[in-house]
Amino acid sequence: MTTHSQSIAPPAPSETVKLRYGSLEISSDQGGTVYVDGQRHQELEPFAVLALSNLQAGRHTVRVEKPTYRTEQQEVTVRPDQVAKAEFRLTPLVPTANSEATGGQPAARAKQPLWNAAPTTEREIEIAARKYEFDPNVITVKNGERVKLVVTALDHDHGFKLAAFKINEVLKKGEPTTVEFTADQVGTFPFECSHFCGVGHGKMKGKLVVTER
Ligand SMILES: [Cu+2]
Repeated sequence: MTTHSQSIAPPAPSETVKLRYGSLEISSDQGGTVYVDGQRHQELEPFAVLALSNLQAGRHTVRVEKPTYRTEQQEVTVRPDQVAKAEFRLTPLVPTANSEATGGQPAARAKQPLWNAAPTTEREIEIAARKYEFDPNVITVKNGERVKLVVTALDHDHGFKLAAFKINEVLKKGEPTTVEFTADQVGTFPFECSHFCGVGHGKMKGKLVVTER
């Protein structure tokens, strides 16, 4: 057993600091834009998890906004060296009769409410590829779902390799590339850029998380 001597030296600053920080994992069933204490973080895909480490312990206000959904807000207490979770379920806003009657919008538009589409087993996710990241870089889907990724290289030719599903595509700059597969294995599977794009190429990675139904 180790015995620590009583030292008069103050604890190393890194130790002191570490104790006051924790982590926070944020997810939303519909995705959306995440704000923590009013600061914009990032856009989440449905069920993807935004993990914030080194968040100061204490109370934080987490908000998720998504067009056509009601904005939701939670107060979350982050404890030192622990992982707090904020899970959101967003409720679709229902278009009011009033909004259809005003504004001179064509009636045809009301027939196709974007946010009321019937549930489908196909999951379509848009991904941007740029030096040197995929955005989003964590994609979460459910086991058995048909997944359609639309990947667009914004700044340069890139590649998209998801070896576990035998996918490897060149992404021509500016041209959306569609990748389809069935998420038939549960687990976490890395994907990466497979077309050399510069010094940060080797770091251009992400992961696909396939959860149990
Ligand atoms: Cu690359």
